Amino acid sequence: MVVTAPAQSGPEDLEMMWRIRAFEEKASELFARGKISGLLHLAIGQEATAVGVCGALQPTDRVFSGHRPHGHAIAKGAETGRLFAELAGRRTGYCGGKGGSMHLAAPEVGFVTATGIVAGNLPLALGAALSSKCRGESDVAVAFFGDGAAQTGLFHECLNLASLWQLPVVLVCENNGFAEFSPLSAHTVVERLADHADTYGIPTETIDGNDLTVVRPAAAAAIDRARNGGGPSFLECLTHRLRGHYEGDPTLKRGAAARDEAKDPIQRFTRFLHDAARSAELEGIEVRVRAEVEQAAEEALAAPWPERDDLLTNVVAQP
Ligand SMILES: Cc1ncc(C[n+]2csc(CCOP(=O)(O)OP(=O)(O)O)c2C)c(N)n1
Ligand SMILES: [Mg+2]
Repeated sequence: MVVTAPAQSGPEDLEMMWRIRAFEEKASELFARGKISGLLHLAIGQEATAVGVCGALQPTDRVFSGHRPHGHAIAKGAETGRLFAELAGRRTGYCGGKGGSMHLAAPEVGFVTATGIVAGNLPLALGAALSSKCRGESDVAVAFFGDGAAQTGLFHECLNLASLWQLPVVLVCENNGFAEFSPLSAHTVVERLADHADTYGIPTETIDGNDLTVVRPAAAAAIDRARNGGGPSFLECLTHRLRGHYEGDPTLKRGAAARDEAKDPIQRFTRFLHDAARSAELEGIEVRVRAEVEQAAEEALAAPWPERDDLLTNVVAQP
């Protein structure tokens, strides 16, 4: 049976964007209160790419993220409570508290892993796509990565092999114009990152990544192509993060002056739904989701820490 990805978006997608926003704002607060340790990178302002792409996937499709992974995991179906527990190092977290933010994994919902190695998720996604192809399965793999990742050697090797082997993979570049604190112009002369994919004969589109109504159909077309034997696609989503590179980022190079609230994907999609006369369906969404996320955080912080006996579990592969 051929599965077609949904190309439309509606109030349930607004709800998912609010869930991600509320989760990350709460995570920011918990980080400031010392409840979360390690580096925390938030994708506030970039929710439309996560929801646009993951909302067009099937449960068995596999997602691979990077150092800014929360939205991708939530949009793929991860529970906020187990995510908070993971960030806070609790036993009930998706990885028993050992993965934290950057090495988060929730394979039971098809969120295979995040990684702190920039571009390190690309070969992993290709591996999943190769496995799917060799087994004759119809699952699609997706890698989310940034404009900085597109300047690595791994990125080019992966574009080459994805095209050569016609793998069922969708490469989603979240181009927010910055790698850490360096603007795109400081790390490449290539203005359109999608041009790289052209070189390797991969179908590509550069789109407004902050407009869910644009991301969803573009993602659905790429996912359908991969699922139906059409090989890889490259989606360059132009986006804008509304926070610094990481929480507590003291440089302020990406501070208030550089923020453009008009690009906020939640505000934009809310306006779209109002214009489509769907206002009645939006009532209470934000309040309900924020309450749900508060409760999830509270329960996560009340969860037990790992035991001494947990120290060596899931650290090395068991025979
Ligand atoms: C292989 C590797 N090199 C360098 C770093 C340090 N580093 C962490 S995030 C980052 C910038 C990534 O930029 P981009 O891919 O655009 O992602 P964004 O932070 O904008 O989401 C760098 C260089 C790293 N984690 N891994
Ligand atoms: Mg970037």
